[in-house]
Amino acid sequence: MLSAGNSKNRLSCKAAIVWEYNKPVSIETIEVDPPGPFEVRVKVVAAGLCHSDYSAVKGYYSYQPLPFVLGHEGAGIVESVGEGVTTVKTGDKVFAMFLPQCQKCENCMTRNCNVCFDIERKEKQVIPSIRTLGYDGNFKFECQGKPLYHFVGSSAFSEYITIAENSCVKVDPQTPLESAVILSCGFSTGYGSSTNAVDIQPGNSVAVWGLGGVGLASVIGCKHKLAGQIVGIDINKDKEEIARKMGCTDFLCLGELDNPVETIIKLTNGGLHFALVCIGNVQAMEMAVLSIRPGGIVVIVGVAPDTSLMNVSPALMLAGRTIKGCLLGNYKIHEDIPKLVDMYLSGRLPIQDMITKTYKLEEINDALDAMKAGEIIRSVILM
Ligand code: COD
Ligand code: ZN
Repeated sequence: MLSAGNSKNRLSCKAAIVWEYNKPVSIETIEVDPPGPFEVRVKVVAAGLCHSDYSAVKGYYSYQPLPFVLGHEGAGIVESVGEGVTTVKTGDKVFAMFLPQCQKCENCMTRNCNVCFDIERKEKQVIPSIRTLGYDGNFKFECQGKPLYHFVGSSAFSEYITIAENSCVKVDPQTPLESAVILSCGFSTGYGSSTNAVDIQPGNSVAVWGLGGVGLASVIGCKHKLAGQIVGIDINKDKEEIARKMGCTDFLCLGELDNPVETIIKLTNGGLHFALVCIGNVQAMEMAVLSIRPGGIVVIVGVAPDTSLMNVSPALMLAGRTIKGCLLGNYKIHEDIPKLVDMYLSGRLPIQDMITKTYKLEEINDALDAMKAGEIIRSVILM
């Protein structure tokens, strides 16, 4: 039986709620439960807006029940901890991550894959490790007497959130959360796709489809790996300037090409070594498969709507081509995310250049519109 939780020690605060798909997000007062065993309540300081939030509002993720509190790229300060919590304490700076790491299951114990089985077994969903309830299986948020689901175990567009300890990562106390917050999803998702999920060698040719916050972070990773050719591909020709600034050696605007696959194959003298698809579009994924050379690798980063299928000839795989995917750049949150924060603190990641605009929580619908219009790389909601 799901309960709306413990009324003692609840906190009232503002949050962004999705009551119905395809409608404006609603800012309302909610009640946030105190943390139960192995849970943490976090005072959110900053929350980044990601394309996945837009997809969730549109109803593209069939595993996400209504109503829910939006947001999944969050940074804040621990307000209180539940029984059994050992890795964080009140006052710690933390990131709220959409992907947990239980550190006990087979995947958590190996380097191969970062998708934790803890949640996959509990909630049979298309994308594993996506939590829609508290760690104990109960609701943690309530509005007007109605319980609200989490969005991917985070729900960062709320002034307070109660989340699982295993998806809460402690970061350096010096971390400026207002900018570093994009390391809790978008930047790491992109940067890890090119630096951690695959082994790009100096001189290799790489293309990145979709030059949003995630794709541009992937481009930065390609540059750090000394890729020879970095081809940025987008449907928006205005992305060329930022693409080149971040490290693209070439830029292709899809609407301007009769045969993009042929163009890429010619440009790269026989096809790409790596194709990184940072948009949830099946045509882009199919194009990527056709654009790699024998031995080349396609990395799927974007999530296409649940019902979509890819149309790919298996014959292409016979010549050693690989299609793989990764969530959160294949990073293990507890080991790897603090290291990325350290890289940022030592000036090695240009996070600041990625944040185009900040908004208040009340302006969340404006932020979603600006993202859809391609006006921003990344926006951050400051609480
Ligand atoms: N081909 C090429 N470019 C395209 C296409 C297309 N068919 N359609 C849109 N674009 C471009 C847009 O013009 C824009 O420049 C860019 O793609 C998208 O940018 P944003 O800022 O809207 O998107 P991001 O970068 O925030 O998110 C991209 C994701 C792929 C991460 C997102 O779509 C997604 O699928 N997320 C789920 C996967 C995941 O790992 N989730 C957790 C992290 S979000
Ligand atoms: Zn995201």
